[in-house]
Amino acid sequence: MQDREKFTQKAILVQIELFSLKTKNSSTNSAHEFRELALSSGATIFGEIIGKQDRPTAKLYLKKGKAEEIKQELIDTCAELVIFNHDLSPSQERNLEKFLGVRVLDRTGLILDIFASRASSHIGKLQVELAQLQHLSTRLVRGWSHLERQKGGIGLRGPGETQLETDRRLIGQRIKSIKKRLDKSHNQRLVNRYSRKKSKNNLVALIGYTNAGKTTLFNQLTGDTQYAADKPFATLDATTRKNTTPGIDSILFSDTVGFISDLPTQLIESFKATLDELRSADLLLHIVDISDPDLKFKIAQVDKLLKDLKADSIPQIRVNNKSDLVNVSEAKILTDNSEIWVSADKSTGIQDLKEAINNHLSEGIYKGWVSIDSSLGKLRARLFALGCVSEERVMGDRIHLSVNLGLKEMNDFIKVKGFELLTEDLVSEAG
Ligand SMILES: Nc1nc2c(ncn2[C@@H]2O[C@H](COP(=O)(O)OP(=O)(O)OP(=O)(O)O)[C@@H](O)[C@H]2O)c(=O)[nH]1
Ligand SMILES: [Mg+2]
Repeated sequence: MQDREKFTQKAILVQIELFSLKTKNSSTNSAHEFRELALSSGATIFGEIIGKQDRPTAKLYLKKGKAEEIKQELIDTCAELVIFNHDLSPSQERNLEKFLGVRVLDRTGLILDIFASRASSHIGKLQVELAQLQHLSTRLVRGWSHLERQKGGIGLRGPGETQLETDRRLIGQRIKSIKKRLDKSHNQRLVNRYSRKKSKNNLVALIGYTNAGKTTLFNQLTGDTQYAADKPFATLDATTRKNTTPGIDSILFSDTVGFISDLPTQLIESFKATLDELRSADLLLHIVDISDPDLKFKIAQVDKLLKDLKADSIPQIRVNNKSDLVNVSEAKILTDNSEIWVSADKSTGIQDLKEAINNHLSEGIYKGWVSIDSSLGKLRARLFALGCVSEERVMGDRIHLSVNLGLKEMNDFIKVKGFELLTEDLVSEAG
């Protein structure tokens, strides 16, 4: 950490709005999130360049005029690093560095850097190193020679090429050895999971966008004292603890790393072992910061990631956290009744949450097909909002849904006219 502070870098941030990518679901506040990420990495912000463009250009990502503007800003501020809130291709990154004469970091590089500074466990560090090496290996094309030449390194080319080959070989070896080590720890986790299943302990995983309050709530539920803080990615290592409610000792809670939009794929890959844990959970608590103006966007991002991780059919309880920051009765009108409201910070609503978890786990879960009348659009939307639908088939005027639904919720739905349970056979017959 101390080293990191020594290396505080004067940075210019660049964010380009792309018309071609604009959707109604896009984030309203991504500039703020980007700034937080940059500050978290230890950068000092010396300037911010924003722009609008139809689509990225192949060579520099930006139009030439914008690139000139950044160059001027670099001269005016003496900044030494440019950070983009976008993913750049290796060649765009190289071209930009050549054009600007300073280091350029893209969004993936930035997030990887923060992860690297936060990782504390041995496995966590290996996972981040693996992701970084994989990111780097695509970018190792004559490395830094263009910058070094500017600094006056004459005749770098020959040895530079040889160095490049050595670097590639070493990186390849290191990647292999880390993967081997991670596979070992993965096997250990499989054994742990097996013994948990055998002892019939339920695993409840807290998931959600970074900074939603997962760790604060985890500490409330387990009496633990994990580090929680108002910054992105305070938690990197998954922690699992028993709950503190007397009489119920069969529930384990797992705190997980926070999600973010456009989480680098290398990170998802390397954190597979940690995220596997999530996939084996019996119940997910999707923690949401209800005071966040970007709430909808972030919920959608988390749902998308769960889908990518094939964890979207695990039953979910939506937990609206930070309820102390909003007018709950007003906010409740807009949301589903099945959501739970808590303030992890002020310790309110925790009992309701514990009851909901308990009901969910003790009453069991219905796994199978249901059929609803196609006029029941609202009910269909509610099922989707619960995150329990894994497949949908339209059969004439009926909609068939494959669900993973708590029996408690099921008892409510079954009272609705037009809602029926189906068996697998009926569905294939109808299809
Ligand atoms: N006002 C208020 N603040 C809260 C509440 N819960 C958490 N916070 C604050 O929100 C910030 C983030 O909390 P964390 O528990 O670290 O969030 P997290 O989801 O674990 O974040 P990462 O581990 O970084 O993904 C901290 O500053 C907490 O004090 C709450 O109910 N009300
Ligand atoms: Mg946390």
